[in-house]
Formats: sequence, structure tokens, C-alpha cells
Amino acid sequence: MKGIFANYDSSTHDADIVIVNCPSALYPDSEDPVRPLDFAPALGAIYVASAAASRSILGVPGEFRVKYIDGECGLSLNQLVLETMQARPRWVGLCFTHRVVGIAAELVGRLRLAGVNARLLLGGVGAMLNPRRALANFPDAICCIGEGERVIRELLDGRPVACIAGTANLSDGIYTELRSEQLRIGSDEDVQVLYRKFGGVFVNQAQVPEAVMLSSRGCQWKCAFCSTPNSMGMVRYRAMERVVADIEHLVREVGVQSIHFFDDVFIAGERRMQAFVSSLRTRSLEGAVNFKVLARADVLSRTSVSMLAELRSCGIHRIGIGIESGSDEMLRKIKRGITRAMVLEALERCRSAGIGTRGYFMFGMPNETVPHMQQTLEFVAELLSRGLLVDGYAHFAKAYPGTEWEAEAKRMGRLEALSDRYGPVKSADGKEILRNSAVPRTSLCEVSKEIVLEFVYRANRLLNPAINERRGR
Ligand code: B12
Ligand code: SF4
Repeated sequence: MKGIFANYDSSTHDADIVIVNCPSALYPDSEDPVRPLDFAPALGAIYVASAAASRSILGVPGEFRVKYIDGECGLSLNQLVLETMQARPRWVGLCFTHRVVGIAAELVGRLRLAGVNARLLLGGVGAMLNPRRALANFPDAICCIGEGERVIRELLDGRPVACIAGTANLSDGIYTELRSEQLRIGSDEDVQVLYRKFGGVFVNQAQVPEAVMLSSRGCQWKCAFCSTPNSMGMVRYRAMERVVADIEHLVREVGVQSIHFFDDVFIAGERRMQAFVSSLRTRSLEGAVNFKVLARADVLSRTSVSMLAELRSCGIHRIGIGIESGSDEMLRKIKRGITRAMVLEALERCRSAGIGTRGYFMFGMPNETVPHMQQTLEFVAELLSRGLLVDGYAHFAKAYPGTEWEAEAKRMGRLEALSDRYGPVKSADGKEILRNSAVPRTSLCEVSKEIVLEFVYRANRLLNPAINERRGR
């Protein structure tokens, strides 16, 4: 292992920080790495990289040398180690979700073996929502438990960790944290740095330049399975005029043809959407770029068809909607705030406006029975046969940290955490560095996992016949 990294000298530093977005799979060593088909840039991590690299963000002085590496671009762990070593950083920042915490641990093991002694900063939802568990795997690290823009600048400025709001760490083995306030979205962006330097623009599956964007953070709803209200807090909007100014820059200066909004709920009422439409028109950007957004069925069911048609003419051609279940009883239990009737109304309105819809479904929810799942499968089939959905995805329900489900699972004594994909993870010298129990992928269903998976599989086959054909299923 050390051999290929032999020329590394960690005693001097070129970069202040290397930020690595941890890959979601263990990619093989390759001179020509291949990105996964569903690749999307890690917008949170690049916001943080931009905040560190840019003087203008947040008005805090300081400009740091930052290298950002997206492990999701198909790089192997060895390549990530090599790329990190080449920058000789003071700090290494890792962005990970719960699903990839095992891979993050493996990467750190290899960095240490290769002699990279940089201090470790953890970020992303995996660190934010369960800092105790993250620190159990990386005891020497500093964990970012809030939005990372301010944290990274204060840390690199050399402020004592104990004074930095939004961090947690183990000091003499004792867990300490200092919570932070939410950022006021609107003062924390620097689109030039974010997109030019750190890969917020990429070539998508259709070979078209695409950008990822946020027009808001947080969410005002509280669905029982979702961690966003806990991690990001109440919704904060950026002024639409500024969002559209960034769109103009991306379209005219960067040549972007498609924009993917990562907002949890982009279509958030007619007033804000009217501002979106009129700002685009003022800048002659109507239809200049295609948008993909997420929205809620209840909001869409109240949005007029004429408003939706205006959004379509402005470029919103696809809306993703969390439908989750075909059973009103289940929808009530998971506090989704929607009903079957609302879903139908929302999808009818989108179809009338010429907008394609993608549905997201879940199976294996707490107290869900086979008849409930059967109802969902029939609902999926009905929506497809009536041409109300273009496609969609079905998932196995999991209790993520910071959700009502996790609390419920703990109460029920059913937090049977399992990492069916990656664990246990071993370091390069063969030691087990992460136990399965560190990865929460909890099933809460009343019926067996095999039955639930069968429903997930059948729903996905209905929703994505082409994909499944390609995979030879
Ligand atoms: C877009 C999106 C995706 C995209 C792209 C993800 C990406 N590359 O960023 C795709 C479709 C690929 C995706 C896939 C999945 N996703 Co997703 N996704 C989102 C979504 C809607 C937006 C992400 C985002 O940009 N947020 C806004 C940014 C600003 O926030 P952020 O990423 O948390 O970053 C901030 C902090 O975390 C921190 N930070 C981030 N990185 C770093 C790094 C350092 C060094 C530091 C210090 C700080 C720091 O600072 C950032 C800025 O303030 C979120 C919901 C949400 N609201 O976050 C779900 C969400 C992250 N996804 C989720 C899930 C479950 C998944 C999947 C497992 C789905 C599945 N079943 O396959 C996969 C897992 C992918 C993986 N690699 O592990 C869950 C995660 C739940 C959890 N607790 O872990 C979320 C929270 C949705 C939810 N509400 O439940 N996802
Ligand atoms: S699922 Fe969507 S609407 Fe519900 S709380 Fe999460 S982000 Fe908000």
C-alpha cells in the first residue's frame, strides 16, 4: 500500500483542505473512471468548498486553498488517496450520507496508512444527523453538525473548535457539541466560484450541460420518515430575483441547458412561482433551459393549471413527487399530508399543463401490511395506465437518523441496524474498522423483508420497464 504513495511528504502543506465527496460504491482502479448513470454533484459539499475558497461568501475574511474531489466520479479509493496526497493538505474534509459511512471509514483507513496525517473534518447528512456515531468511527475528527459554510472558514482560520458553533468532537473521550443557528439563505452564495471551480455544472446522461441549484433550504412539513426538518430546519427561501440572476449567468455564460433544483419542495405556492415566471420573462429566459424540480402533491393539487402551464412554458418539464403509498391510511400514519385524491388531482393538473411527472414510492413502512402494499402496487399500475406518471422509483423504507421513525424504532426495540451492502468494513491492513451496527438501514415493516422487497421489485418493474430490461431482469 505505502509503495505507490512513496513520494508523499506530509510535513509541508500545499492545500488548506481537500474535501472529498465519498463515493457510494467501491469503484475499481481505472485510468478512465466511469461515473454512475445517476450521477449528480454533491451540492452541499461544493457550497462548503466554495465558502472556503471565496472571499465574498458570508462577508468573513479569509480565502483558503481548497481542492475538491468528487468520489462519485468513479474514482477508486486508491485514486482518491493519491489525489488527496498530491495536495498535501492541512485538513481533509469528508462529505458522506449514512449509506456510505463504511466507505468513508475505509478511505480514512487508507489515507492514514499512506501517511496522510491531516486533521479530519466530517460533513454531510451522515455527520450532521448522527455526530456521535460518526465520531465513534473517527474519534479524532471534528464533526460539522450544521450547515458547513461558516464552520469551515472558522476552522481553517484557526479558531478553537470549542468556540465554533455547529461542531461536535470527542474531547478526552467525552462528546461535546455546540449547536449553531441556521444560515440565512440569500447571503451565502457565490455562484461564480461554486459552478466554475467545483463542478456544480456537469454533462448529464443525455450529454447536455446541466447545473444543480438550490432556491431554498429546509422544509416546513414534518413527514415521519424524513430527516430534512431535523437537519435543515424551517424553510428559508432565496430571493427569486437572485435565483434567476444565477440562472441567467449559467445559461448565457456557462452554456447550461438543464437545471436540476435540489430543493425539497420547489413549487411552494403560486406567489413564489409567479415571481419565478416573471423574473425569467424579464430576462428573456423563458424556455431557454429545462428544469427538473421536486414538489408536493397537496401543493400541486391546489396550483392552477394555468400557473402550471406557465411553468411548463418557462421550462419546467419534469416534476418529481413523493407519493409513497396508495393507501390513505398509510399516508395518514406517515404524516405525509396528502391523500390519494390529492395525488390524482395533482397528476391530472400536471398532465393538462404538459408537465411529465415522476413518482416516488415506499414499501415496508411501520405497521404496513401486505394489503396496504398491494393497494400501492395497484395505484402505481392505475397511474401508469392512465398516463398520469411518466416513471418513478420504489424504495425499501428505512428509519434514518433524526426521523420520527427512528425514535419509534428505538421505542419498539427494533433498530436492527444492518448494512446489507458494505459492512463490515475492514481497513487495508485487514482490521475491522466499522461494525455493521454503525449503519442504520432499519426496516420497520410488519411483514418479512423478502415480501417487501418483492413489492419494491414489482413496482420498479412497472415504473421503469426500460431500465429493468437493460439490466436483464
Ligand atoms: C439531491 C439529493 C440526492 C441526489 C444527489 C445527492 C448529492 N450528490 O448531493 C441523489 C438523487 C443522487 C440522491 C441519492 C440518495 N439520497 Co438524497 N437527497 C438529495 C436532497 C434532495 C438534496 C441534497 C442537497 O443538496 N441538500 C442541500 C445541501 C446544502 O445540504 P447538504 O447536502 O446537507 O450540505 C450541507 C451540510 O450537510 C454540510 N456539508 C455537506 N458536505 C460537507 C462537507 C464538509 C467537509 C463539511 C464541513 C460540511 C458539509 O454543509 C452543507 C451546506 O450547508 C436531500 C434532501 C436535503 N434537503 O438535503 C436528499 C437526501 C440527502 N437523500 C437521502 C437519501 C436517503 C438518498 C438515497 C439513499 C436514496 C436511495 N434510496 O437511493 C441516495 C443515497 C446517495 C448516496 N450517495 O449516499 C436522504 C438522506 C437521509 C439520511 N439521513 O441520510 C435525504 C436527506 C432526503 C431525506 N429527506 O430523507 N439524493
Ligand atoms: S418528505 Fe419532503 S415534504 Fe416531507 S418533510 Fe421531507 S422534505 Fe418536507
